[in-house]
Amino acid sequence: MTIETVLGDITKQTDVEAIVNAANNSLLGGGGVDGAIHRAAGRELLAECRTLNGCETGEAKITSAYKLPCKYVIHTVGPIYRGGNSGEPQLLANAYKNSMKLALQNKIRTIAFPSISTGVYSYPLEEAAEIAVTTVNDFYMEHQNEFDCIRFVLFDSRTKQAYDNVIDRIILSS
Ligand code: AR6
Repeated sequence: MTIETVLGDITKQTDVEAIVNAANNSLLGGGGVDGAIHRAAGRELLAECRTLNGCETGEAKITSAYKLPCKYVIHTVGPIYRGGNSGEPQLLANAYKNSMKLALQNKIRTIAFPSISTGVYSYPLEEAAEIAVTTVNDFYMEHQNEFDCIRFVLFDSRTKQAYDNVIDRIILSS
């Protein structure tokens, strides 16, 4: 088992069962990674998303992946950063935790996450990376036999560096 980081496009991951989408409350698509996932999956993904009645911030819902190379898309909604005193850290942690829970319930052993909330939603990168890595690692520690690979797929080198720094500090030193 590894928690790993790669620089790249999450829609191009060919060896994971599920990818996580950083969606919005409507689940009806948008820009950023959400737009890329909907474009790559095709219109059937939007049709399935229309049946889900949206998603609360911090919650997660699962669909098929259609034309994507993986099997499932787990849609979660991170918080919009409004200064940090509006429950953002807990909501961001919930987005990761509830995505992991859905993976577990669906017997998904390999999952790829983007950097939730650090794009359009403006969450400060270093703080978001800390929450992402610690939340995913804590969940993994409680369910070690049920996962084979948890991957963060990061779109630019600054983001990858921030996640690598936390992994080096928290996981490798423990
Ligand atoms: N693969 C991996 N990461 C990506 C990709 C990709 N193909 N494309 C962008 N990223 P964002 P958010 C990175 O804005 O902040 C949407 O409109 C991006 O560089 O996609 O949670 C939704 O509909 C950044 O590091 O998500 C919501 O309205 C990270 O993914 C809103 O944006 C997250 O950026 C959600 O905002």
